[in-house]
Amino acid sequence: MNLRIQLLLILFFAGSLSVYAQSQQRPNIIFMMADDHAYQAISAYQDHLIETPNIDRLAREGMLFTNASVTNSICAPSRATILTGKHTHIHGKIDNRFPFDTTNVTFPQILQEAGYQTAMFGKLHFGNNPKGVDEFMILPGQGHYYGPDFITPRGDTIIKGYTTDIITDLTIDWLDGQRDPDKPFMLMYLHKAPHREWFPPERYFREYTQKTFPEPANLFDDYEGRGTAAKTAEMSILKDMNWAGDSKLYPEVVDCLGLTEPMVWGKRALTETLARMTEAERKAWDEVYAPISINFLARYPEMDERELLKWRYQRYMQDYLACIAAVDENVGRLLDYLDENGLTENTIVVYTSDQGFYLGEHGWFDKRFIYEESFRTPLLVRWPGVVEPGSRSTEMVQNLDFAQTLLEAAGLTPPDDMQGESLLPLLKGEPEKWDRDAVYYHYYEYPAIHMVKRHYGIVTKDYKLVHFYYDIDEWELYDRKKDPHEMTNVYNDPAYADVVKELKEKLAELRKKYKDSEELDQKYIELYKE
Ligand code: SGN
Ligand code: CA
Repeated sequence: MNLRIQLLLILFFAGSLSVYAQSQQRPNIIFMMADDHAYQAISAYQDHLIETPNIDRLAREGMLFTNASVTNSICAPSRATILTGKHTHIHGKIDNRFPFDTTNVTFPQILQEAGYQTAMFGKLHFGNNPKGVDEFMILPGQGHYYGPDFITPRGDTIIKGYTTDIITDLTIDWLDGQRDPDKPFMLMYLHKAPHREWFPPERYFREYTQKTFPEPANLFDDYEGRGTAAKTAEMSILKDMNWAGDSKLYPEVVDCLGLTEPMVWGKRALTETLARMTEAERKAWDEVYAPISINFLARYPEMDERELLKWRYQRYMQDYLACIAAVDENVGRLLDYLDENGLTENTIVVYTSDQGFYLGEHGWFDKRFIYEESFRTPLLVRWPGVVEPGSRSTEMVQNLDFAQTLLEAAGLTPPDDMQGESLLPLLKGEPEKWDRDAVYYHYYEYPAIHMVKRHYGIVTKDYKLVHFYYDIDEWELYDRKKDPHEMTNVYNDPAYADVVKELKEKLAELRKKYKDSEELDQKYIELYKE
């Protein structure tokens, strides 16, 4: 063999060896996220509403975070925070309306540049296409539950079937057919479910419409002891849900009873989804939901407000939880695929939601508030060989931390201007290396649907201090240990004067640290008026 050929051979083997070594060392990443999935509806957190055996598997084989939260409890801003590792006021996606500023650098872009194969399937909700992914098939806007449209790099397409199943099919097909075994991959698996208006697939609506669920203790909350914001929000299950769109009454029944939809699109939300169903899907739907409507028609005249709220809560839970049953089943399919294809050991799996959700607490649905159930978000991480199976962390982590965590897990140094903290010390079982004792929150989308006023605040393990501003100027303080359901604002209680003083100072420090300010609050008020 002449010298040149020898040299070429050496270079060739060295090259393929290093690619092999890299793909062995660098973990694959599957980032699973559902839309509006409340931690109360994951049995690893609480099992009084639903069993989610597949998501729970991640808790058994990985780490469950009991104190994970978002920086702004609404879809698109939360997703922008996850992708950029920055607070809302820095990445600029303050609400669901403005398109995402694509000059922001996202963690998938960095992973792609570093040699990861990247893909995204499901709901993004940005008003533009994702950067930094080799392949994507995303739902336009909020997307549809049945027969959904997809945006792809090759143009738009409609796929028959049920969204949660389809998003999983696309994901598994990509792993099966397009994955490059010489590269590590980062896959974003993003469910639309269980977002409003909660349309489950037949196999689960048949089962869940037969169930009765326990009510939260504060379902009949009258908001006494709290400020204006809780009293004026429009997210009451009793008053602000649509009869057709949300409670799934047939429009004829809504009209016959003289009920009005709080939202003009209430009836359309139902009829448009039904119109996307195949004949068989529609037949199954009618078999189950027509009797519910007929039953309600007969009962309604006798029902007082209390009974109506109870009925609407059950209807809500039946559909919402049935959507989650399908998400859990599909998570199981994907985990099985990893097992069967030898991918489990070298893949980090994250399960989370874009925020929490009210499941009747305070009489509410929806999110937006810094109050507990929407502020907290589920977070489970499995990483064989690194994360101790069955471990738990009670530290105050946020969706702000995901980008840095995943970049560091891939062996990369995150950019300096990302604002979170890598969760690696926690994942590795070294909580002594973690020193955060407070997190910052800021919500903007007001005035808008659900009328949750603009607010920012600081949350520690013990307290939550909130400032509502714009058309009011009110402060609230909650004692998280003594009052976990946040029923009493103790801001004006003299016993808490020192706590208020100390937290206000800390809040000012956090605003400074994260580069938020009154000027920015004002800028985003002006921008929003345009
Ligand atoms: C829709 C929903 C709202 C929800 C927003 C934002 N109404 O407008 O209830 O708060 O989306 O949700 S609906 O009747 O159209 O379903 S988010 O998850 O995208 O932030
Ligand atoms: Ca959401």
